[in-house]
Amino acid sequence: MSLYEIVEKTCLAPRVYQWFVQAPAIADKHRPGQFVIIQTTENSERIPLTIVESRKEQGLIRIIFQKVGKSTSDMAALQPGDSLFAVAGPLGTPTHLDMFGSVVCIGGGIGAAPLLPIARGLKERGNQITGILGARSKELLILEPEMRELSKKLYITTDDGSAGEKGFVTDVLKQIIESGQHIDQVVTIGPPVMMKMTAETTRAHAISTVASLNTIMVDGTGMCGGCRIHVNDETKFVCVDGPEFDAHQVDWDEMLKRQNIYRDHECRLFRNQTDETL
Ligand SMILES: Cc1cc2nc3c(=O)[nH]c(=O)nc-3n(C[C@@H](O)[C@H](O)[C@H](O)COP(=O)(O)OP(=O)(O)OC[C@H]3O[C@@H](n4cnc5c(N)ncnc54)[C@H](O)[C@@H]3O)c2cc1C
Ligand code: FES
Repeated sequence: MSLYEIVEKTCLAPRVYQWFVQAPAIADKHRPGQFVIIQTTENSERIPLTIVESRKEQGLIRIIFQKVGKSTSDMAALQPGDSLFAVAGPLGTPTHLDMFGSVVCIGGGIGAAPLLPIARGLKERGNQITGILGARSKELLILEPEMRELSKKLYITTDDGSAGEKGFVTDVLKQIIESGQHIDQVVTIGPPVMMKMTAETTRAHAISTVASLNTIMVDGTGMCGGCRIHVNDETKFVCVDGPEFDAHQVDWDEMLKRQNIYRDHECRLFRNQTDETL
């Protein structure tokens, strides 16, 4: 088996793929909350992806990714036996895992993938987990069985009502807060707008809230400035200072604006390669 070989590939949902990749040094060092930067070929873009799990004995890391643009489409075309050009990591500051008490873990869309290792780490520290998973529709829900196993109670929401409750993850969060359930900490991972709405919901109740940010990254080492954000009016780099931050302190509007800088360019690249649209 060669280094960075894809040893297993599964399709978890439309456009969502899971890989197990041979990367023993990374599997050995990985802690929850960390990510890798993947290059499929020498000239490929560098794509940051969360390490969902590491299997140290087999030297494998588990990656889950959504096909959203040119690079992730190139990745989706790879098959078991193919090898990646480079996998750098583990990168980022590991999650602060502690005994908080009652923690609500919220995953929106593909955000369930980075949420899983954090929820698992929190559960191992003795926290009581309430899970909320949201997706646009039933077939886009991922990792429900694993999150159910970790959670005292798991809520599901879909935008179209095809599974669980019809609506947003924040609707369920509001219901939980209004029911009087004590919450010590909220962890939210998903589309930036979802994380922003979660932060607005918990701010009013002074519930400590952590978000894991999915900014654009290039080098992953704090040198290029690609992942720059503002937290409590201070400049931070998501790749080295994060990816997790106090959700009440993040300048969400700036982050949302920066996320869309390359959208037209990405759409053009994607259209040149396939008939699909983003
Ligand atoms: C730390 C981190 C690591 C990441 N790692 C990976 C990775 O390993 N692989 C990968 O492919 N991507 C990764 N991402 C990217 C990912 O989360 C993207 O933001 C994702 O592409 C958006 O998901 P979606 O299109 O499925 O969301 P959507 O399907 O558009 O939305 C999902 C859910 O979000 C909620 N929501 C949407 N809008 C609102 C609103 N206005 N108010 C309240 N709730 C709302 C709803 O509940 C909805 O069901 C990562 C993100 C983070 C934060
Ligand atoms: S990715 Fe370059 S500074 Fe963070």
